[in-house]
Amino acid sequence: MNLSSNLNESHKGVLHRYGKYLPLTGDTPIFTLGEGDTPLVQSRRIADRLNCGALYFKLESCNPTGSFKDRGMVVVVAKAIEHGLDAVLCASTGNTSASAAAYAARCGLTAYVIIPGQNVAQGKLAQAIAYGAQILEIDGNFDQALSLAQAISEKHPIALVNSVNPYRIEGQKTAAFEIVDALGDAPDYLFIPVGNAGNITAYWRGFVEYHNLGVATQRPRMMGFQAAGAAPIVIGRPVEEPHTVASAIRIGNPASWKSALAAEDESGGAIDAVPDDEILEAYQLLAQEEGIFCEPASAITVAGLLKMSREGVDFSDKRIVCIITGNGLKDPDTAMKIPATLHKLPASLQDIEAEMGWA
Ligand code: AN7
Repeated sequence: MNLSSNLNESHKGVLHRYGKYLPLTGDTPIFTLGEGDTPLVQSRRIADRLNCGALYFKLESCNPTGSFKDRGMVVVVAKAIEHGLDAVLCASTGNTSASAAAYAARCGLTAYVIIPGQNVAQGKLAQAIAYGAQILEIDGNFDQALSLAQAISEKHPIALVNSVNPYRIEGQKTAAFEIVDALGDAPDYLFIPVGNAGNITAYWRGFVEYHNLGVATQRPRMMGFQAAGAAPIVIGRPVEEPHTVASAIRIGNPASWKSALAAEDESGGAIDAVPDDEILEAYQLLAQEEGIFCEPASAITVAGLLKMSREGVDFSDKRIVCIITGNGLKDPDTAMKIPATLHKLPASLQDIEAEMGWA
């Protein structure tokens, strides 16, 4: 199989585009499913509620499997192949499993995914099934699934592709590079959801690297948000039974806890919590005022931003980026709970016109 063959395609992917910043060797296969190079879209209406310099959304939901995980997955799978492994393993609240399953399928590897029973959004489970992953559903939560995955990977020749694997962080830092490349400098604030805390770690590394290289003149304040029912970093201790509508970040004992705190401290940022009702309000605002349909975990960034604005933080003259980590289609059940006006009508021109006010 020639893994490099799609280098001729217009979308070159993370390995090709950012290879010089990644731990690649001459033996690392270069391939892509089209990850990275995601849009940075300026807010049209939510910004008006804030009095800020400029607000942007980084649409990581536009990655090939619909979440930011693909940036790290392409690197970790390439390294697994380089190291001669033929299977990958992860624990997941859904997006990591979808991404692992896709990249494994692309490269002819087997993907084993351990998921917490009942708590993976439908669309994500559908992806793992469609890509042909071996799905191991446990009667337990994400934190238990991750411990089990770690134990298995220590005993058997299989690549653990959770963000405890440093290659994941390396790949995901490229999103910070893209933001600097697009804006011409780092923003003043970066708003990001925090679950297992790999992504906040990755963005911070990316911003620090670009700053050290002189590509950016500043580094953003890192503003991380957890759901109130799953906020171990905010309360300072693990949460035994985390709960939140944002199932992606239903995590009680984040693996990258320390590096998340380092990102918070070194950047002069904060890690805070917002309740589910504010997450869902932001989720609808993003869809209905900006045309951005994301999953609840991603909407937490806007919920956090609105909360800080209400609390009186002055964002005037500040450039803000919110990371939209995952696509709304992954979690149709949450969308279907939004009160909607569904007009049930006979298939008749007259009735439809009357309903539309053109009687
Ligand atoms: C949409 O897929 O942990 O803080 O197993 O899917 O790096 O964990 C997903 C996490 C934010 C949090 N937004 O990122 C998994 C998983 C979305 C996510 C996060 C996740 P981290």
